[in-house]
Amino acid sequence: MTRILFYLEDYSHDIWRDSLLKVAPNIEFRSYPDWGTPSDGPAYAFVWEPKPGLLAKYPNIKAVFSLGAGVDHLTRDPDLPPNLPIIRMGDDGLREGMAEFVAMSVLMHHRGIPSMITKQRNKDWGRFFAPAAKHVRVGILGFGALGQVAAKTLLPFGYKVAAWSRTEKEPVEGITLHHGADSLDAFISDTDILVGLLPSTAETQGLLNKKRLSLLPKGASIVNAGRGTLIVLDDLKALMEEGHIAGATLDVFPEEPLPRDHPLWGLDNLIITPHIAAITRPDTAAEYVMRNIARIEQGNAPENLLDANRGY
Ligand code: NDP
Ligand code: OXD
Repeated sequence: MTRILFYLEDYSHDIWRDSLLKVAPNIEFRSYPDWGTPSDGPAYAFVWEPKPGLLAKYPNIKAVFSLGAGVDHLTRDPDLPPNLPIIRMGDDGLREGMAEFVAMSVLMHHRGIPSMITKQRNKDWGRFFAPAAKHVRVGILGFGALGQVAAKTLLPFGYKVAAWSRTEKEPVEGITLHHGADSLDAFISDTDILVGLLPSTAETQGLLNKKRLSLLPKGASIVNAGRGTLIVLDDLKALMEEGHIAGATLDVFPEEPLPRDHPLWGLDNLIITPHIAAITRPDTAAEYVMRNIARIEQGNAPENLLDANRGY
């Protein structure tokens, strides 16, 4: 019998149990802390932000399913068993949610909504006439599962869409593709609305520092829904205060929740969302997990297996 060890703090596990049992009625669902003992036999873990050291205590775990596409919540555990396979979430719910969030955010920055929210507080009627979408360059950092769907969602509005990835991609109609560290500065210089959809890795941490953010044309905006480690927040704040960067939407932060005394809370033209850009949906995720357990049991590689060398 397939045994799933589930871990998620602060939220009910019932919907997860029900969704998994709906797809696979014969599994044994064990909700933390009722994980039993390693001698109970082989199990799969399905977790979000497990306590450091927890997974190492269960050598019976064959593979770990991350409740999210990001795996930094697992890899930062110093006791994570080195050869434990980790499978990143890749359900349709995440892609749909991120497409909505990016479309909403790009439209808001294009139409100057963050600055209107600031003006509204001051009862300021100052009008802003946005350029046509076909004159707005949207640059997406990351052209993986989420970057691709976000880019395609923006095309019908008429935006000039470009994307940047680590490796070269097959051409996609309507999207200008760039890759590699050497092309990053030119990519940023040609972008009016920069969207971060990168994982947190040694290469991406602090990538958007003062030097790179200053390459954006004056009046540009930033949306970050990948990981908060991408942006040096003090640099972003300084460039927004001096008016070089017109606005930003940040869904992710190096420390979450963003501390209550963090100066970003009071910054004009900044929209803060509490890491909700795309949420894994129990129904689609349950199908994804069970499909991939079947693949593993048949001796096949699961989808979205973490490549520890790349870090994503
Ligand atoms: P993917 O692995 O499918 O895509 C990652 C993309 O980033 C790829 O295009 C990859 O390039 C690119 N990339 C990684 N490292 C570099 C680098 N050094 N230089 C240039 N490009 C790089 O991941 P997803 O699209 O599924 O998810 C992206 C991230 O979004 C997740 O890791 C997670 O952190 C975050 N996320 C945030 C959510 C939220 O609610 N805010 C929800 C879900 C995910 P290449 O294609 O060449 O490999
Ligand atoms: C994820 C997230 O990684 O929600 O899926 O951040």
